[in-house]
Amino acid sequence: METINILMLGGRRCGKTTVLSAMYQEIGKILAGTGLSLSVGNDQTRKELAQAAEIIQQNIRKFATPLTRIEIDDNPTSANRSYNFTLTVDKGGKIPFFIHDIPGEWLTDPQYEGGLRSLIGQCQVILIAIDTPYLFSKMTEQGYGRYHEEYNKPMEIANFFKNSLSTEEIRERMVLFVPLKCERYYNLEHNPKLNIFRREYMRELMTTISAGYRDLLQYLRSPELAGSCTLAITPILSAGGIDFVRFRKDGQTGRMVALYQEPEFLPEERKGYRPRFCEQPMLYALAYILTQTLRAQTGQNSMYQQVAKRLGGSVQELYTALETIQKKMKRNSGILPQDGYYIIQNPVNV
Ligand SMILES: Nc1nc2c(ncn2[C@@H]2O[C@H](COP(=O)(O)OP(=O)(O)O)[C@@H](O)[C@H]2O)c(=O)[nH]1
Ligand SMILES: [Mg+2]
Repeated sequence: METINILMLGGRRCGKTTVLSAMYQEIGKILAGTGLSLSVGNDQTRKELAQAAEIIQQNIRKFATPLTRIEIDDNPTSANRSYNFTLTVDKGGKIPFFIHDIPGEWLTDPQYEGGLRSLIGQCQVILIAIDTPYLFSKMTEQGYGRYHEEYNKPMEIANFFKNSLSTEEIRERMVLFVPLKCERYYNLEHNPKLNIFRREYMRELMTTISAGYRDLLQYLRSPELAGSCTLAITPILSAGGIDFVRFRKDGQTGRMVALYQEPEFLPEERKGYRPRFCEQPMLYALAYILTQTLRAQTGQNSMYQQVAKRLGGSVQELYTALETIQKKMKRNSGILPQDGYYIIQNPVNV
C-alpha cells in the first residue's frame, strides 16, 4: 500500500458526496492540534464537493415555504469518482489520500470485478454507506426495512466480500457501517413531544444493522477475520434540518421515492443546513491508519510499512496525533451505543 485509500460503497444517490462535502468543511476543526492536515488535491474534487453542498442547501431553502415537501431523484450521476486529497504531517511527509465512490451496482457486474479487487487491495478503510430511511422504515419481521435489500444492496456487498475476495485480501482493514440521513430518528428521539414511547432510535439502529447486514457481519466476525478486521458503526445526520417523511412509488420508474420535509418542533437554531457527526468516519479512518502506521514502525504490521515511510514524522508525533484524534471520536459507552456509535470489533485497539 503506497497511498491512503478509502472506499465508499453504497446504493446510488444515497448521499455519499454530500456527506463528504460536509466532512471536508469541518476538516480544519477535526485536525486542529493533531499536526496533520488534509487538503484538496485537485479542482475537480473541490468543484464536486462545493456542488454537493450547494444542492443540499438549495433543497433545504425550499422549506422557507411552509408545508413544502421535497423528493430526491435517483438518477445516477457520472459513475466512479475518486476524490483527491493530500495528507500532510507537520514535520513529516505528504501522502496522496483518495476517497473512492463506488456504486453498489458495480459489485455484481463482472466487468468491474477485477478492477474492484485491485482497488480494495489498496484500501485501508472501507465505508459502507447506508441510506437509513430504507434500512429503518417499513420494518419487517426480518428486523429491517422492506426496501433495504433493494436499495442498500446488503446481499451484493456480502457476496462480494465472501466470494470475490479472499480473507487475505481484506486482512488488516477497517470496515465502517455509516448510516446516513439519520436526522429523522435522531430528532424524534430527542423530541419529548413526539417520542411518547421514549424509544431510543439511535440505539435501535445497531440492532437493525445487525439484522440488515447479518451475512456480512457474520463473515467479518468469523475466526479468520475477527483478529484483523476493525468494525464500527458511525451514524451521521447528513443535512440537519430535513426529515424523512415517507416513500412514494414512482408511477414511471416503479422505484420508491423518499419524501422529505422540515422537522416538526425543531428549535430555531437547529433548522436549516446543520450536518452533524459527518467528521466521525474520517476521525475513525485516520485513527485506524495512524494505529497501523505506528504498528508498522514497531514491526507489528508489514502491510502499512510504505504508508508509514511516506507519512514520516517521529513516533512521538504520530502518537500525539492519534491521541488527539481518539479524544474527538464518539464511542459507545460500555455495551450500549451512544447516539448509535458502536465499535463492534477492535483487534488493534483503535
Ligand atoms: N433529504 C436528504 N437529501 C439528501 C441528503 N444527503 C444528500 N441528499 C440529496 O440526495 C441526492 C444525492 O446525493 P449525493 O451526495 O450526490 O449522493 P451519492 O450519489 O451517494 O454521492 C442529492 O440531491 C442530495 O442533495 C440527506 O441527508 N437528506
Ligand atoms: Mg456521489
